[in-house]
Amino acid sequence: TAENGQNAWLRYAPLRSVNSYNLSLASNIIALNTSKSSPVYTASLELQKGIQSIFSQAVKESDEIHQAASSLIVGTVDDYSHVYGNGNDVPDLEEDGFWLNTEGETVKILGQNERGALYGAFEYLSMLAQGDFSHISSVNNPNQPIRWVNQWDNMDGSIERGYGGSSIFFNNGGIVDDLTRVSEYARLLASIRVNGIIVNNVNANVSLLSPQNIQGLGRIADVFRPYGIQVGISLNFASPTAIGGLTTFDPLDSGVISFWTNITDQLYQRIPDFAGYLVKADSEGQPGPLTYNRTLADGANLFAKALNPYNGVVMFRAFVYNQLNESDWKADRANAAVQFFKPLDGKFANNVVVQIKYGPIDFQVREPTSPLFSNLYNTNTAIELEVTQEYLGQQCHLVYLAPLWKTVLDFDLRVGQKASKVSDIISGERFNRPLGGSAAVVNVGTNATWLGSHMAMSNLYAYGRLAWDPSKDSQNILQDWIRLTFGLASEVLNTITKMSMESWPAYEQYSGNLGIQTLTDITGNHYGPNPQSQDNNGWGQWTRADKKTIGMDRTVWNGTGYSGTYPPEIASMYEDISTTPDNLLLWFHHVNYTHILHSGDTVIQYFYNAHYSGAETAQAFVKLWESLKGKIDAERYEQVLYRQTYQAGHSIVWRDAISNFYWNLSGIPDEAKRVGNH
Ligand code: GCW
Repeated sequence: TAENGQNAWLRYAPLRSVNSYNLSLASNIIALNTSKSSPVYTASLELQKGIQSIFSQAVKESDEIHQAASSLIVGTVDDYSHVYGNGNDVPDLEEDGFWLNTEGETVKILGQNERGALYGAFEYLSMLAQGDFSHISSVNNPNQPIRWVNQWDNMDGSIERGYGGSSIFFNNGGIVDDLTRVSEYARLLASIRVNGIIVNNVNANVSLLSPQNIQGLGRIADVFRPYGIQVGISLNFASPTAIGGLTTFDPLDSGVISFWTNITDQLYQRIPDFAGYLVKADSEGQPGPLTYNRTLADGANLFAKALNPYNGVVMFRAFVYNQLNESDWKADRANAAVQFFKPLDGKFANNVVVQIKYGPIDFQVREPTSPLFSNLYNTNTAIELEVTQEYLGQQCHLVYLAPLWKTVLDFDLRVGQKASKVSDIISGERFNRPLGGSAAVVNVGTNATWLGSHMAMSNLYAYGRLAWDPSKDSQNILQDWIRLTFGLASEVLNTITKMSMESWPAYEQYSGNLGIQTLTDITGNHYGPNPQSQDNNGWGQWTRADKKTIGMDRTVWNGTGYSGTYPPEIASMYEDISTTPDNLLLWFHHVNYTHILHSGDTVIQYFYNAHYSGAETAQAFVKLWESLKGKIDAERYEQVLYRQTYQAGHSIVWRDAISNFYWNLSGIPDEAKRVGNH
């Protein structure tokens, strides 16, 4: 039924052979806060619902706080100490952290704050649903304070780069009346420990700030609050002129300052725990401070000041670049973020976080880690990821993204010749920053599967898990998701693991290998092969492919200088073709098609081989999936089969389009005689 899609990994499917585990479940729940908007209360409802569903056993809510034996206690550490007087046996926790103790007869789920308690409840249920009844005492703290999602929803109900139906938040310029889906989304997000959401598109519509829509946002925030999730919005920088009756949106103008102070006050009046703003300024046609010769920091600080009295945060996007001319060999969009932001390091207010896409261009199938992470030491930073598969098959292709994200999160930038993993930079640890974290563009919609495909939900699940703990292994995360989503059978686990773990490498092979980027149509919908669209335009996602050569020369000695924007150890690795990894060769170097890779193949032969093997892998997914017939409910089985069959065919379209394009361009035959006429 549609509920399988809707509940995603929170299905709490019945465990059949539960008696054999000789499990003694708690018979009642003691919730230390029972007010309806409290995440602790949500936790107690979720525990009742989950245990009922997994074990067909009722657990009743109890206020007999002193009959704690055979109970489940859920609440904050403070409330626990207050009620039971023995908070001393609870380990120290950080903000949002929790302690889960299942060692004794009483199960204790205690959060540092209320949302932490809810996270603990979800963790306990996740264990039970996976058949894990071990007795543990486990302390869980987040790696980073900001764990947000972004939705690119428009006020008319459409979603930019959304592939799962229309908006669950907006229609016809206002907020939808029925927010049931929103609370279901909140539940999923809380279970993966997401603590904030930006509900509207970064290309923001000014009408969201009307008094009526602010009331509507208040209703949305009321729905998220019991799940411990704070709501924020994207802003249009030109709002003061568009709706404020002013003649300027100069960030230093006193009228503009009071306009934003006033808007901010109105928001906090309705939403006291409002999260803050996300701002895309001076990018892709969006207005910004540069219009008035003010800096991007002036722009960010304008909002920071208005939010500061309320502890709100400004997420200011680093995705700022200009159109460029390809005839200039040194022009490089990949340099833009460092050029714009490095000179501003230290100029941003303390409640500003610069939100940086994982790579310097735009969510490509492979990019080097954005060098901006290694150029800001006195600025809070966050990484921006995309769960929505914009360039990566738009949910019609299975692409499990955690391994891609890990290439960036685990990347050691060697700032000052010291260990400087991206995950330690965004957490605030490396440069001792008070704030930082992660944001993912998710773009769920009204589709019963949320994202448009059941399999794509592994990416949302993995995002939350990695934002909490980036050191987690992609495959372990995936397997939790599989068990929770599709059940515990080992064939199911093994098959979906294999498909998912092979999916990103396969997509890279047939869509754009060796660091050439996703060779999709870049001017339009970013879907399907279109290698010729990369060049001869101002977008700067160039391949510089001609009859003999291909790739962007980003070296310092002969190219755009991009490699020099990394710290010395990394810069010298990329500067030198012999130490550049094959998978980024064409990102950093302009070479002949006959250039020999470390792997021993020529560039062109690698292209041919990779496109064939990637497409072959995608075709094998169909057979693999078919082996699960009868082991997964028919509805989801058929829906996934449909998508995999499509992907198998479309991977051949990709393979042939790209292979033929470079064969036509270079005239170099495929050694295996698959490409072209023979
Ligand atoms: O990649 C581009 C997308 C735009 C998006 C922009 C951004 C919201 O194609 O649709 O705009 O990135 O991240 O701002």
